[in-house]
Amino acid sequence: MPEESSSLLYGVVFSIFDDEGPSPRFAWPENLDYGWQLQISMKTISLLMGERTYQDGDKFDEVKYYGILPFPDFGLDALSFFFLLRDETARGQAKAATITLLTQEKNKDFLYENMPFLQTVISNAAAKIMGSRETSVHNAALNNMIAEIQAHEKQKASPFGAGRKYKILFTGLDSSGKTSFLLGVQEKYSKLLGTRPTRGVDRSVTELFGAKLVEWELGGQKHYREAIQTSGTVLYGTDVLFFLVDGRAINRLEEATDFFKNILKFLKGNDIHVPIVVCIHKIDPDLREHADARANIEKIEQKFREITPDVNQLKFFETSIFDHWSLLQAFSYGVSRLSPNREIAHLQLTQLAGKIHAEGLYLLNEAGLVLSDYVQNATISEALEISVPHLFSIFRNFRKGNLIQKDRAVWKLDNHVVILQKLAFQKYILYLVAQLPAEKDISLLDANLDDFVGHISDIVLHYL
Ligand SMILES: Nc1nc2c(ncn2[C@@H]2O[C@H](COP(=O)(O)OP(=O)(O)O)[C@@H](O)[C@H]2O)c(=O)[nH]1
Ligand SMILES: [Mg+2]
Repeated sequence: MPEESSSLLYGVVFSIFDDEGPSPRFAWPENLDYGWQLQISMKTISLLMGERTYQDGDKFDEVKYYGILPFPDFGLDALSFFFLLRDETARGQAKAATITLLTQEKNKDFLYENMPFLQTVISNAAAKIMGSRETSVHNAALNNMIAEIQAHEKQKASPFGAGRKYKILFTGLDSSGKTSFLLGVQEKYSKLLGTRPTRGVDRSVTELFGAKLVEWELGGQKHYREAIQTSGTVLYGTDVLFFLVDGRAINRLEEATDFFKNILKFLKGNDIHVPIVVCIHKIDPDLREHADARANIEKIEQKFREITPDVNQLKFFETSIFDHWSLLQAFSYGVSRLSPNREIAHLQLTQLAGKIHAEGLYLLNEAGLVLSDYVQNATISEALEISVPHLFSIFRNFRKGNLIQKDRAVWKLDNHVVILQKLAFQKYILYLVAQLPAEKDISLLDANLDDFVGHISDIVLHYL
């Protein structure tokens, strides 16, 4: 019986059929029983190779098989990948090889449930192994595969746990403005000037409000389909996908939609469901109303709708790094999609609204991100959506300059009042914006505020 393991991945064996027959070349963990390693090598290679010999050296790229094999004697189950390594000195000019993932029998669902992911990471590792004769390259590819599986497993194990990090993926063609968008959202204006377009397959990761922001592009390649197949694993575990399209580079629209189409295909093929935010980017404030710009935006939206089977999955924003709030609005929308507590927060806001007669309520985090909202109707929504970020900005700037001391600001608009109230939850700060029909309703807010904070503190502490 295998020893108890906290990981669903129990072991990995890489084997090559050499002069001595099937022999293990890499095993993880290192202390994996050598007798088991030998048997796993033999069984995987002989079963998957069958009676065939591979004489035709030219076709060896096509020989790729997966199999799920039981090892009841060891209490293990295996997912094994069989492939050929080019070797001019060998019979048939190729050597048979297998990569085998092991799991304890009781955990074998892990293999089935994660099949597309596991197959992708295994074939990536195999591709690296096929490209080199160096043992060190082989070992690095396998260790990297193990790390990817463990990271994936961790994400799956605690989808909504406190330690869970959301993954927000930013993609789009090179030069579509991903890096600038991310820096803008993070208010790193000073860095904007030094920004250079990223080239080649690129991944960079930053963190914001506890969420992982990943930038991913394939740098102007012409074959997005193939490229996505090998590096599309970055899409796994994505909670929200931002796709940036340069609103001015209409000559690259075709290429952008091609990339997008292939992403959709990968998502569908791997059963990944994520909300998608399409940012029509570089629509700077001075251009926004130009007829040319409007026509381009129209065309872009139409193109994206055409190729997306479920248009409800899409949401469009016009963004520009010269309009900070346009970035925050798009970003906030994406973030608000991904919290498991979004609905609870909305429910709490709705209940509070009933008690204090609020026409609209917004809950913002310290950076001005809208975490949740309640609005009575579309007109109020439209007005607040645009004003809330500005009110927040006014409040914050006055506070920064020590011009105001209170945790509250009140704006009076005819009979309506809009209140911005700072709320403290242990180490977190949030802001509540409330639009009330009359000034006298402020006392209702005061009477209910402590209760509200009490109700939502739990979900706030686990929000992002
Ligand atoms: N006019 C304008 N230019 C932008 C905007 N966002 C990015 N850019 C420029 O577009 C180029 C590519 O931006 P970058 O962020 O490196 O794109 P990435 O390759 O997708 O990461 C840079 O020269 C940016 O200064 C925008 O909103 N408006
Ligand atoms: Mg970049």
